[in-house]
This record gives sequence, structure tokens and C-alpha cells, in this order.
Amino acid sequence: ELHYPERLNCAAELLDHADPDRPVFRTPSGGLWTYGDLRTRVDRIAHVLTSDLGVVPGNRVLLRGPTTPWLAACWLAVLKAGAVAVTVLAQQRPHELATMCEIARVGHALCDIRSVDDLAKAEIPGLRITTYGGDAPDDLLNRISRRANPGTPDEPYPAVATAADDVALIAFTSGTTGRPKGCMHFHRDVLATADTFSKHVLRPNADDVFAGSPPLGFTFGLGGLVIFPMRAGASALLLEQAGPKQLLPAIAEHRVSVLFTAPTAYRAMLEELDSYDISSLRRCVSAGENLPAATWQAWHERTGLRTINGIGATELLHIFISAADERIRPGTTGVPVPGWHARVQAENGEPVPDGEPGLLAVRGPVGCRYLADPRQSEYVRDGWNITGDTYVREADGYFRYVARADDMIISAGYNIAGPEVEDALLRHPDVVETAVVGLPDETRGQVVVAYAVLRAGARRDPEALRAFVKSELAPYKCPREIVFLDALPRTATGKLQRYRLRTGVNP
Ligand code: 3SK
Repeated sequence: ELHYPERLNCAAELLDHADPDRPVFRTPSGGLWTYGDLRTRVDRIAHVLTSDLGVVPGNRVLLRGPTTPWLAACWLAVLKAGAVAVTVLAQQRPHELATMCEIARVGHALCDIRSVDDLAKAEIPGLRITTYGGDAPDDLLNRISRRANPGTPDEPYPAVATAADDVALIAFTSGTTGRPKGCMHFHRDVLATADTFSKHVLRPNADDVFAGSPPLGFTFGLGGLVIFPMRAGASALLLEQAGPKQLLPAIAEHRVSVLFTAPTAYRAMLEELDSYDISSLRRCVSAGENLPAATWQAWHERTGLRTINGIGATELLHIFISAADERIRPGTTGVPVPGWHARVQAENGEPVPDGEPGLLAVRGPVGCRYLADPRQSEYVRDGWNITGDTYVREADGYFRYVARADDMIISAGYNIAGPEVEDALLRHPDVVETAVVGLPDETRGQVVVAYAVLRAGARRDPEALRAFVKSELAPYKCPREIVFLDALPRTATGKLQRYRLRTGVNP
């Protein structure tokens, strides 16, 4: 059980316990912020927010920009001032931003100057936008400079004494389709993610250097690049461009030891591994999507590292099922993280026996709280959070991913899990990425169709790939058709958009 004091400001907690001279944020160009630098800058931003911009506790402040130390500092300042950070992605377009601002009743925005155009275009009524990194007189950094009194020390900003269950952040999830849902999380929830998954599975130390691809607007990145390193007094390398091509040189140059990224990036990095020294890595975390056993094995063979697989959700802030070190079992997600409980149940809520597929249900220190959205009662049933994934619980308590609940393929009476067929295709040396879906068929109900991205220069030979799958799986699971694409359709957070493949919308 986790216990936090009744009055808790998670930003102050994260900022205050490390030695001010220790590094907290690094940038690829050699920039270095210490905990002391960060504290000073957070306090300056908090003063501007409250004294110049009139932000008061409870106000919702939108944060938007590439992954930089300034974005992290703005997030901490908003929370330290008792306001609520509304995190969005730099890729989101005007109409999406307008919807999110309307749902979250956002009144202020702190926006990197490079990401401001789409926010301005959204013409959100009543929204006051303050940029950072620009040269206008009312830019945040200019406002900070004007407040400074040369020769006089900065005035510290006393953290607002928020309650542990005051809302600290609103993170949006659109799933892979549909109107976005705002998920509210408390100050205690922020610390609980670090005190469960990070503390028990990652077990970081103050010398660790974290890095990864998920942006700070996605709670996967917020945890992995800000909350977890800071809770451990460690540092993070913040990368604005964090595709597989940037990750490898960054790991080598900055001696990254803890890596957060998605299965596709692990596969893509395998292609270029030989050119880089990544011996500094000691923990690799994969989440955002299921990690196929073939990808786990390939990464392990080449690096000797046992990737930590995990399932998380914006609704639950971060990872709740995973496993560490020798407990990792490739092809499974793992066991409930200490502090969390999980089970597999039927639609009607009855538990399903071990070994049989059903809906994953979890509960723990963080719960789903949609902001004014009737879908709350679909997600939370009888106190359990229903994540929308189909899972099997094995007899010894390990949880194995089957598919997203709405992604099961039913063909001629057979239940086929797309990810199992994907895993088989990924064992073929030419396949880099794949997605398997069911398409409507008059006689069989659905037929299995695979979309595949091949290694550069590989021959597009669907029959050879079909024969390969038949040698790996029961023939009824073999795709009827294999379609070759240059890339798979994905959301801004990198999740596969299977519905676009199923409906043929820009596949
Ligand atoms: O949505 C996810 O897949 C996820 C994974 C890990 C941590 C957090 C999130 C939201």
C-alpha cells in the first residue's frame, strides 16, 4: 500500500529531494541542466504564471512543444503553482486542439514558439497563449528576464499546498479512433507510477541516464523521461527527434542506461546496431504496443539485454503489468506490478479460467477518471478498469496479450488473434513491420489479411511469405492476402490504426 500525506504537491516532491548540483536534463547538443538550474527556472515560470498571467490554482494550462527541458520545466511550474497541466502532442492539429481545449476548459497555454501556428489557427475562444523560445517581448523567457533584478537573488516560489487528490494533469487519449477523452490524474497518482513500476521493475539509481522516443505529451514519455528519473534523482536526455535513427547515436554518445521506446523502434534499431556502442544500456523498456516474442529474442540475441515489456494506458497513467530481470518471460507481458491487481474476465464480469482468453481488468493506486465523458462507465466496471485488451492469464500468474478486444478475427468459425500471425510474420528475416486484420467476407465472415513493411531491397513475394506462415502456424491462421506498404498507419503516439487497414482509409 502506498501512503502519501494529505497535502502533497508532486512537482515540489520531484524537485526538492535531489542534490542541486546533480544533472537532471541533458540535450543532444551538450546542454545540461542541474536540479538547481531546474528549480530556479521552474520558480521563475511559476512567478510569471501567477503574477503576470493571472493563473490561479485549479486553472487548466495547455502545454505544447517538442521534448525539451523548457517543456518539462513548464509542466513542473504549472503543477507547483497548483494549476492543472493539460498535455497534448506537438503533432495535434487545430481541430483536435480545439476539441481538447473545449473538453478541458483550458484558459491558458504555454507553447513552444515552433509549435504555435496550429494552436493559433485553432482560434480557441478565451485562450491566452504564451510562447516560449521566441523573441517577442511577451514570450515567457523575456517575461522571466524582465522580472529578474540584477544582483538580487531569485525569490523562491513556495509550492501551492495542493491536496494529494487534487487534479495535477489531464492527459488525452483518443485510442485509435473517436472523440478524445481527457483523463484526470491526481498529484498522488504521479508519484504512485514512480513508486510502483519504476521502483519495483526499473529500479533506477541516481547515475542512470534515461532516454526514449515517446513525447512528454504522452504519459509513457512523461513517466519515462521526467517522473521516473526525477523520483530517482537521476537524469534524462531529452530528444526533440527521437526516431530509431536518432536513438542509437544518442545512446552511444550520452551513455544512456535506461531506454523507453516501442516494439517497432527496437526492430528498426536492429538494422543499424553494428555501427554503435550501446554497452551503456542496462534497462530497455518496451510499451505502447505488444512486444512480439520474435522482437524480444532478436534484440536479446544481438545485445544480451532482456527487454522489459509492459502494458500501460493513459487512463491509468503508466505501466501496470510487467516483469523485471529473470522474471521476464518473452511472449508475455509479465505479472501485475507490485501495488496492482489484474484478472481476466468475461463481458458479464465473471472471472474466466486460467488459460482462456477474456477481457483484461486491473485495479491499483491509479484509476480512470474521464473528464465529463459517459464512456467512464464502460471503462470502470465494479471498481475494475477494463482496458479493452484481450488477455490470457497463465496458471502461474503470467499475463499473455492476445489482441485488442475489438481486433479478434473470426474466420469460418475460428477465433484468430492478429498479433499471433504478426509474430509469425516477424520471424521472417525480410519483415520489418506488420499488421494483421480481418476483412469482411461473404462465406467466411472474415478473412485474414496481412499488411507488411519489408526490409529495403527485399523482394515482395506474397506466396513465399504465406508459405512461411504456414510452416509456423496452423494453416487456418495464414493470411489469405498479403499487402505490401511503405509504412503502417499510426496515431501521433505511434499506435497502429488497424481500423484504417480494416476500412481501407489511406492504408
Ligand atoms: O498507452 C500506452 O500504451 C502506455 C504505455 C505505457 C505507459 C503509458 C501508456 C499511456
